[in-house]
Amino acid sequence: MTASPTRDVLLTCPLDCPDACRLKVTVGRDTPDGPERMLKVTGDAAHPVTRGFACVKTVHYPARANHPERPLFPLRRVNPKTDAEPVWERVTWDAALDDIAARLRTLLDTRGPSSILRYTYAGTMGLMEGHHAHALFRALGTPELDETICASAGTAAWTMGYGTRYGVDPHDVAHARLIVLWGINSLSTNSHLTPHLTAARKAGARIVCVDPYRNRTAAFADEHLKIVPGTDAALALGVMHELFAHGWTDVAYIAEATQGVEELRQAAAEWTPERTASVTGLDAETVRAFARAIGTTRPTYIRVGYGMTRHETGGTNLRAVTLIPALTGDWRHRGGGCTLSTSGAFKLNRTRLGAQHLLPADVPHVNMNELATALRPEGDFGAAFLYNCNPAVVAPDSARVRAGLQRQDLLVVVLEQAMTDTARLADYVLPATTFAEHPDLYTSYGHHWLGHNPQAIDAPGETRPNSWVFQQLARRLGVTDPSVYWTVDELMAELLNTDHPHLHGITPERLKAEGSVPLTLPDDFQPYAHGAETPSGKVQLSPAPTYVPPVATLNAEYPIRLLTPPAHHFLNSTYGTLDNLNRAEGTEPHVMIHPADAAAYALEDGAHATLTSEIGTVQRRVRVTDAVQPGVAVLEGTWWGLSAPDGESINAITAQTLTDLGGGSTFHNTRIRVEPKT
Ligand SMILES: Nc1nc2c(c(=O)[nH]1)N[C@H]1C(S)=C(S)[C@@H](COP(=O)(O)OP(=O)(O)OC[C@H]3O[C@@H](n4cnc5c(=O)[nH]c(N)nc54)[C@H](O)[C@@H]3O)O[C@H]1N2
Ligand SMILES: Nc1nc2c(c(=O)[nH]1)N[C@H]1C(S)=C(S)[C@@H](COP(=O)(O)OP(=O)(O)OC[C@H]3O[C@@H](n4cnc5c(=O)[nH]c(N)nc54)[C@H](O)[C@@H]3O)O[C@H]1N2
Ligand code: SF4
Ligand SMILES: [Mo]
Repeated sequence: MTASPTRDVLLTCPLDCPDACRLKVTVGRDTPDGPERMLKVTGDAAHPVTRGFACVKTVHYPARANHPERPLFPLRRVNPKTDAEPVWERVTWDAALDDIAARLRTLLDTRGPSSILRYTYAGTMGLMEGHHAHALFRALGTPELDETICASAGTAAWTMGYGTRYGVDPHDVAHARLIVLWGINSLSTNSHLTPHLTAARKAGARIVCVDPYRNRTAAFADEHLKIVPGTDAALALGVMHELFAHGWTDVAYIAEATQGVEELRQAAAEWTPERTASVTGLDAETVRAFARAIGTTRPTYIRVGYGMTRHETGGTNLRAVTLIPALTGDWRHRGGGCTLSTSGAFKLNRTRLGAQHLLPADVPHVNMNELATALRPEGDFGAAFLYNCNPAVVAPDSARVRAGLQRQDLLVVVLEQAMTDTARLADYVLPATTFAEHPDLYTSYGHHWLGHNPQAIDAPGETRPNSWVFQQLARRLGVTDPSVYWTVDELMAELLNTDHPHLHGITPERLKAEGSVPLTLPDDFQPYAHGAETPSGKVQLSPAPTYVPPVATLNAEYPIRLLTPPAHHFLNSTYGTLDNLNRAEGTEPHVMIHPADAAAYALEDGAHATLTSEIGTVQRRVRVTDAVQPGVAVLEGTWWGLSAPDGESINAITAQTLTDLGGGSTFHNTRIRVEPKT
């Protein structure tokens, strides 16, 4: 029971999702003089992107914020990290911070800053509690973490072709007459695009989905091209073959805005529909019809996700697909073109964000996909500080990540909102605030609105913002650079201190007063209509992308390719603590297997099976379904190990293999065998 009255506050969702929704958060008290807590979350009806709905996950955020197992006080582990069940003692902030600072000081003095690992990702997308939180570590000169687990292959690929990552404004999508959802399960992972897809469809648009399995988006689309994983470059080149062969290219656009077309024409020449079909698993007529639709429909809009990048050649695959609109000239048509991310439009003054200006030139780098290697016993690190992430679940080769975190000689500090698999391996768990409990600023990678959140409610228990924790440690470690101690207001003043036209008229006062403000973009924002932000000023078609088959080909020992894409009711592993969302996904993780594979490997629907890769083994329950194709298995969601039958994350069988561009992750590239559990 809550004692009235409640009140509503408007806050931007902090989660790693392109939609960056404007949420209506209802807060209230249980007793008249008790603390306020989060009661309900819906979407802001007045916000043009959010349109009044929050997703099926974040409507349950209050249960997460008020979860009985949420850490509310600093905790110190008192039993060995190798014991399955952690035993904690509550300590004061001063005791925890004094001890951690002293141990970091000893490491700095004896082994230098390269013995301290900062590990972090996008648990919050806040510019303060996410990006700027790294300032302490940059001031100390600890190894720079290359944030490669998600978007780096895509970013590198896009940058080669176009420079800055601009996308099509979601409101323009309704103008498109052909929409290709290519390697993105947008109905689950970008759900606020759906109203625009529906509007376009009502106006006559066809929607095609290119994906190796029938996910929600494929079921929603008018046509599903069930492509063999990792072969998108072949399909894109096959499309280009037809564009050139039939004169469906926009010659004027190519001449004005691109460089390298002859090279691309030559590369595409060998990709006849027949050859394309033999690689992609589609039939030649389908390839022809798909190319014809793209070639003859203006505007065509292609929405790519990161799915196709999570393969060995993922960067090139994405680059090939994203160059298609440079041949059709769709960039000149409202609603046409392609979106990977809209983030490049946020032209903030980022020079001192996260104290990047303090980065020593010779600082060592750690690729975050290689955490398992970084934490090996003979490695460099004596301490690991983890925040905004759950690598014991989400990082490749996660069983080795766990083993590394369990090392008794490694100080592990986890700053968290939930008692995750990673937190359970910590020496110290420090309790963090949620987005309603600290102020912050947010950009978006799916639209063009900038957000400011005030602190809406008091922090429960002794939870603290990341920034507070790092500033406390900075003081104890004698760090003096002022940027490490900035408040959100100071950070906001810095970020908005720019003359860039996209931020024209957006002052700190306005952003605070309005909460969510659109970038100052022209009404018909068409960033690549005349060229791109590459060194040449043109869309760079050269070097022409090529299709390269995976090194890790399927064979008799590992005959199945495993994909592990996001689940509809999860946001990475952030909601792993909520039983109702786990139930909505089937209570435990299931691996989808095609009936032909089930017959070949004696697998029964509903039975447990052993999945073995070159990296490790997990047990999972089988779901036999023709949603997948023969030779491909899909397991949706990065479930907490705690929710899996064997206690292991699915990443116990994914490898640290990096992509061809950007050093990215290859989560959809795992070759496995599946056997009945004996
Ligand atoms: N509900 C929900 N939403 C989320 C998330 C979540 O966990 N759950 N996570 C958020 C985050 S961090 C991210 S990065 C985004 C990711 O969102 P998406 O980009 O949609 O997710 P991906 O993992 O990239 O997978 C998308 C699709 O790519 C397909 N795919 C795999 N390999 C290939 C291939 O070789 N070719 C093609 N064409 N398709 C392929 C997969 O089968 C999958 O259906 O979603 C965000 N939104
Ligand atoms: N097999 C497989 N693995 C994957 C993927 C996949 O598709 N398949 N997807 C990959 C992708 S795209 C991504 S982006 C990564 C995501 O991996 P992560 O970025 O690690 O995301 P989450 O698993 O959601 O964990 C985020 C954690 O941050 C915490 N957190 C949130 N806000 C705050 C805060 O303000 N302060 C602090 N201290 N903590 C906070 C949350 O409680 C949560 O536990 O996973 C990757 N792993
Ligand atoms: S997770 Fe994404 S769709 Fe859900 S409320 Fe947050 S921003 Fe919106
Ligand atoms: Mo991601």
